[in-house]
Amino acid sequence: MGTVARFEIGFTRYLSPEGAPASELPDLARDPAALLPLYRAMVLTRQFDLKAIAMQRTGQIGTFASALGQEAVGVGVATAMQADDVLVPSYRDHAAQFVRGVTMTESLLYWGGDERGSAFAAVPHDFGNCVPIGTQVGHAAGIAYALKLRRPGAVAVCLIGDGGTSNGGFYEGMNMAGAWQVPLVIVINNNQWAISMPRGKQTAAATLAQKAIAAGMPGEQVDGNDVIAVRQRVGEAIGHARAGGGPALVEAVTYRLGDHTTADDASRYRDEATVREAWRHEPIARLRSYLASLGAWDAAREEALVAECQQAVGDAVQAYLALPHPDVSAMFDCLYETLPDALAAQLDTARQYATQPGETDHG
Ligand SMILES: Cc1ncc(C[n+]2csc(CCOP(=O)(O)OP(=O)(O)O)c2C)c(N)n1
Ligand SMILES: [Mg+2]
Repeated sequence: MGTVARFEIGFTRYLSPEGAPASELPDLARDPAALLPLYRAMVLTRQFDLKAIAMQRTGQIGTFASALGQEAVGVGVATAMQADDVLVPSYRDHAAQFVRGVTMTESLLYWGGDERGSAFAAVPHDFGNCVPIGTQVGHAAGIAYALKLRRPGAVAVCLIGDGGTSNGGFYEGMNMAGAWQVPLVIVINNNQWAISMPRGKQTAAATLAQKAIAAGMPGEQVDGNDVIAVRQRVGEAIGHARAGGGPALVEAVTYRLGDHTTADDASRYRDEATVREAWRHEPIARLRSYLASLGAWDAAREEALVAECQQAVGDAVQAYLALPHPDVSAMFDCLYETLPDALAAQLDTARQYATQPGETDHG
């Protein structure tokens, strides 16, 4: 039998888990001034996560999907984008959203069930959190097609989980992007879990990156706990797409250190030793060690940064808690031009039980 196609999947890591150079470093890695904003963005996300979980536990938001351990994926991706690019996120992508300019108050509103949390003042062209697994890839392919026609030079960037790549929407969207050669970069956040389903049971494919090959686009893996690798390789893919080179896929390999959401208890389906081992690879300590080795970080700066981030999170929480409730009709507003009778009846019922406009009890 002859061979009609061959492919290889590359893997990029610049920093070892201990924060030491693991391969020849790109310019970005030699410039502490360029790395510090990435570090800050990861620390801010972790502080936000801690607070958001506490708020869910005390009834101040409805549910929450933490990005604990995956901060480098969102920060690496979003810092590789330009302002007029379009982010098409999943529901665990606040690390990327905060870099884009989504506020922590908006994120809390979203998780508090308030539609205003999806109207991003600073980036109205970015899409809201996508909860149906995989549908965002088709949206992103269409958005990228529109950008190609109307706003050449802009790129759509779509985030999806490992589990999402088992869904039909992922394959369909990716296929369209390949066929149309649109400026789309798909980043798989492979955190090893789809709720309680481990990566090994989701697919027999050796990598998730190789799924790109069937759609006619390049696919590669990066160490998703190495923010420099994510930023660098996603940046390359975005630059290529921006120049008219077509779509690409990057699989960022990381680990979900937290529960799936606040409605989950991961200790019921995974063992502590694996999670302990995964903590050795987490992205924040890795970059911190590297920055310290450059003489660009120390305990005093760490303490000051954490305090500054806690203050920013606290301010966002206060702004969230102080915001008067919208009218109860808000949850029906974005569905139909004219409400069908059945929903109009639901709205009437909802009005009977609603807190009044202007009340601020988030409890
Ligand atoms: C179409 C669809 N099917 C099922 C679900 C229920 N569901 C919510 S999260 C999830 C797992 C997703 O895992 P992954 O894509 O790896 O993302 P992660 O939660 O790990 O970020 C599933 C199956 C859903 N939201 N949408
Ligand atoms: Mg996952």
